[in-house]
Amino acid sequence: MDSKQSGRRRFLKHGAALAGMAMGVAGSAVGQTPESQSPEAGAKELLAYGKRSRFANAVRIPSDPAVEALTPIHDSMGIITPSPLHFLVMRFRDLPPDIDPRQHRLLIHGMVDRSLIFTMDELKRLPSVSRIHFVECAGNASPLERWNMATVQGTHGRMSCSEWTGVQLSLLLKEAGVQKGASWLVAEGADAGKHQKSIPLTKAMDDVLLAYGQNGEPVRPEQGFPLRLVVPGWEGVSNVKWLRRIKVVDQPIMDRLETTGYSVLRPSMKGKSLWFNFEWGVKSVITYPAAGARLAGPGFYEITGLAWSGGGTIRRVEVSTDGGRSWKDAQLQDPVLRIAHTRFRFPWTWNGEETLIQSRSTDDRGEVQPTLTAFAKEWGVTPDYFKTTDNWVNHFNAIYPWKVNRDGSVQNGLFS
Ligand SMILES: Nc1nc2c(c(=O)[nH]1)N[C@H]1C(S)=C(S)[C@@H](COP(=O)(O)O)O[C@H]1N2
Ligand SMILES: [Mo]
Repeated sequence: MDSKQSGRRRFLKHGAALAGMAMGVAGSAVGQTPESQSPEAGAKELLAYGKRSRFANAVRIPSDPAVEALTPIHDSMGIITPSPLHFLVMRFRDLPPDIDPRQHRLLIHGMVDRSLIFTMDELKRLPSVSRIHFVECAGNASPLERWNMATVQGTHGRMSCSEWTGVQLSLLLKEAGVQKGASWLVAEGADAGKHQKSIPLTKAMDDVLLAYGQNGEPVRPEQGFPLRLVVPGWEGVSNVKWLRRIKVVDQPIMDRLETTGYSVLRPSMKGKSLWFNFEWGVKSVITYPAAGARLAGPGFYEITGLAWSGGGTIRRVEVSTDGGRSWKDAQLQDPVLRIAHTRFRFPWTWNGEETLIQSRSTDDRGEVQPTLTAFAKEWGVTPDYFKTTDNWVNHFNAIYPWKVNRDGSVQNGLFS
């Protein structure tokens, strides 16, 4: 048994214990109060911090083989992901560290005039901002995720969108005084494996946040409590959780993670690889009806989904319900925010025949979500390449059709 496996088992065991606890609590809601908790205590708890209806049942699902959990985006409404359903990636396959915020420190050092150490209280005294941004793993919707192509949660569940509150990194870097010649920083987390990531200073000074708030309350332990980096629009791995150290440097660290897992090797690049490919392109997906859903029969359905861009604001979403022959504009739901999920809606009457439904987004830079054929062309391959390759396919943002069958079942229309 390797250490990865034992870590995963530990995690799952813990997960089962949590599930058991949750059942006990739900039981009390129907009057089967466990011995350990009086009805008064139950009521007090409910008044102090509410819980969802026992009939509401959207859950994250684990993904294999990493310790990851995927957001049930087929159940999503609006643009904010409920914090308990935010997807999560534990690169070191362990439980989130249990950090006492009173003990936690953030160190900023390296090529700065003054090294700084902040407590959480000190960080919270600084001017703050709240911003709505998505976080999306580089592998979200990757055709390599062959283990679960049957549901939209499996294909697109590695993304979530939250309101993040915290301090702008630029503020702290100015306070520390970045020295001449510095061009990168390395951010490090307090998890067992000390996840670290190089980030160019230009991005750090632009819009990177040190977030301690998520959707109006402290960042969840799974999301990096008490402090995480939010690097808007960039692949998830940059958003270092349990942030404890920022070192200002003059070159990226080039650790194994950066030079292998997240670099891009495309056949068209003839043996060379692209190391610094951070920003997500323009993307969208229909979340209902999507793979895994079943339509009750012909008639009216509201097609709805999410659109987003790693470098801009969504301007337009078009929907096709006839296999891509014709496209019509979907309605965008306010608010439409920069580097955030944007909800779109499209009324549709299904005639009961087999068809493909799909969405295509455009951002304010005029970037249009590519077809699979266009995406493949960019890679210098044929679309079939993605069905068989074992090479990393990160930043997959091609238009993703769902196939509606005559029996109402909906399945993956791109890879199955
Ligand atoms: N410290 C730390 N930060 C981390 C990770 C990690 O394992 N440890 N995983 C990264 C990856 S690969 C992704 S996709 C995002 C996911 O953020 P989430 O778990 O809050 O959804 O966190 C990133 N930050
Ligand atoms: Mo990731």
